[in-house]
Amino acid sequence: MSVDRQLLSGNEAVALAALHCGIALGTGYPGTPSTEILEVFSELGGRAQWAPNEKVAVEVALGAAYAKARALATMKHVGLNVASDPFFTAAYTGISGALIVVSADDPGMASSQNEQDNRWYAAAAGVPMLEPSDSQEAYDFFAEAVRISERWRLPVLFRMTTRVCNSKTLVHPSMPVLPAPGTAFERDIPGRVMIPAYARAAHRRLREKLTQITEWNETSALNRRIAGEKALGLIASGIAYMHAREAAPRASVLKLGLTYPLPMRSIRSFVESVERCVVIEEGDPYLAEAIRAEGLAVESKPPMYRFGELTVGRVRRILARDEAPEPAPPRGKPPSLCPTCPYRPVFQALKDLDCIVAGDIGCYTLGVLPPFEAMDTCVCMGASLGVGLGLRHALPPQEARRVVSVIGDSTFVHSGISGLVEMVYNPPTTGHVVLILDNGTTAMTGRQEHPATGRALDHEPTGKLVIEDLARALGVEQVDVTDPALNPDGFRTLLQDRLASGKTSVVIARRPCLLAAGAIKTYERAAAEKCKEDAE
Ligand SMILES: Cc1ncc(C[n+]2csc(CCOP(=O)(O)OP(=O)(O)O)c2C)c(N)n1
Repeated sequence: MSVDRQLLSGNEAVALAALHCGIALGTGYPGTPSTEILEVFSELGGRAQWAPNEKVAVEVALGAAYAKARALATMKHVGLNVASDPFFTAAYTGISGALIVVSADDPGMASSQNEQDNRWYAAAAGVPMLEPSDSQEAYDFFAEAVRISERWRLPVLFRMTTRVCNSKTLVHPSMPVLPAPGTAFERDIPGRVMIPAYARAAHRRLREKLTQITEWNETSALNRRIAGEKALGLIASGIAYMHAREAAPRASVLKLGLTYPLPMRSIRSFVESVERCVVIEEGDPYLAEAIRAEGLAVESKPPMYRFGELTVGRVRRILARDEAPEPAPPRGKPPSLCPTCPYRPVFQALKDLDCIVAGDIGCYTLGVLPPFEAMDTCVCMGASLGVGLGLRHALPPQEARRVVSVIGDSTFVHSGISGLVEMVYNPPTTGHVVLILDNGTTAMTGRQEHPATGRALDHEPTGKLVIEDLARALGVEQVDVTDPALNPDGFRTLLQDRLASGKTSVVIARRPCLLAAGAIKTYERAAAEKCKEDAE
C-alpha cells in the first residue's frame, strides 16, 4: 500500500475497500448519501456502472455473483424498496462469489422522502447485516462482509447512514489486496431456480446458514465490549456508537458490528453485567425490540427520539430520561429551483393552467414551493404516472382533464416506463398528459449519467435510450419534444392543447440543466473527436 493513512469519508473508504477486495463489478443507482461510492470506485480504477434502477443493479450484481465474481450494488435506503424483490430471493438462492448490497440510510431526511430504517430488511430477508461506525470500519467491515458473503454464500447488507457515509475520518488501508477469484458458471438448478419445490428447501438452507452465522457472531471481532462503569451499560451500533461514547465516556459499552443475526448470548451477558442498560440507536427501536423479545430488561429511547438524526446532545437527554420538547433546529435557507432552471416556465404554465400535478422526485420537486406551488403529490420515484392515471380515472371529467404527470428524465428511466405502459393499456377516458422534464442529467444527486444521456458512469459514450422513440413504440398517441425555455408561450399552448385533446400524450420538455450543460458539451466534443479519429 503506497499511502498508509488517508482521510476518507465512509463512502470513499467503501470504494477503496471494494477495490482492495477485488470487486469485479460495482453497480447501483444514484441516491444521497450513497452516490459517491461508485463514482470513487470508478475513479480508483474499479469497474462501475449506473443501472437504470436499484432492482436492475441488484440483479446484475447477483448474476455476477452467480458467476463466482465479487459484486457490489449501492443505493440509498429507498432504493432497497425497489430492489427488495431480488434481494429477498437472493437470500434463498445464495451466490457462488460475493454480493454486497450497500444501503445508505438517511435518518433525518437530509435528502429523502422518508426516513425508513433498513435494518428491518436484513431481518425480513434473512440477510446478514454489518453496520460500520466510521470510515476505518467502513473499510475493514467491507472486507469482512466479502468474507462472510463468500463463506456462507449469501448476500450481505452493508448498512450505512448519512453521517458514516459523509464524515471523514482516518483510515489505515491495511488490508492485503484480496486476489479476485476466477469466474465460472456452475449449473445448480435446484439452488438457483426458485420454483416452490426448490424454494422450500432453499428457505431451510438459509435458516441453517443464519443459525451458523449467529453462533459465529457470538465470538466475532465485529462486536466489541468496551469496559467501563458497572452502573451504566450502553448497546449501540453504527453512528449511534460514536454518539454514545461521547455522551457517556465512562459507561460500559457493547458495540455491535454485525447486527443481523444478533449475538444474543453476548448481549445477555453484557446486559446482566451492568446495573442499567440502555440501547442507543438512531431511527427505529430495531435493537431494543429484538433484545427485549429475548426477555432482557433494556431501556429504549423515548419515541420522540425516533424522528431525525441522533446527536450527542440527544443521547445525553435519552440517558437523563429527558422528554422535554427539544429546541427547534435553526432554520436554514429553503431550497429553490435555480434562477436559470429550464423548468421554471414549465411550472409557471402548470400554475397558470391550474393543473392538478402528480409530481415525482428530482430537482423539479421544488416546483412545489413558492412562487409556483405547482405540485400536488410526490410519493416515490416513478409514482407520478400511476398516481396521475388514478386521479384521472376517479375524478369527474372536467377535473380529470386538469391532471398532468410530471417526471424527470432519470426518474422516467428508473421507474416511469412501466407507468407509460399502464397509460397505453388502461387509458383514462379523458386521455392523459405525461410531462417528461429532460434536462440531460440526474441533477438532484450531482449530475450523474443515465441510459437516456447515452453516456456511461465515466461519461464515455454508450448505448442511448431515446425517450420519444420509446414513447411512440409503446403506443402513446401524441409525442412532442419542445424546449420550454426557448418558447414559454409555445410550451403553454402545447400543454393546453394536449390537455384538451382527450388522447394519451407525452410532452418531453428538453433543455439541459445549466449546471450540467458545460460538461455535457465537453463530453460530446470528446466523443465526436474520438469518432473522427476512429474513422480516419
Ligand atoms: C428509489 C430511489 N432511488 C434514488 C432516489 C434518489 N433520487 C431522487 S430523484 C433522483 C433522480 C433525479 O433525476 P431526474 O429525474 O433526471 O431529475 P432532476 O433532478 O435532473 O431534475 C434520484 C437519483 C430516490 N429518491 N429513490
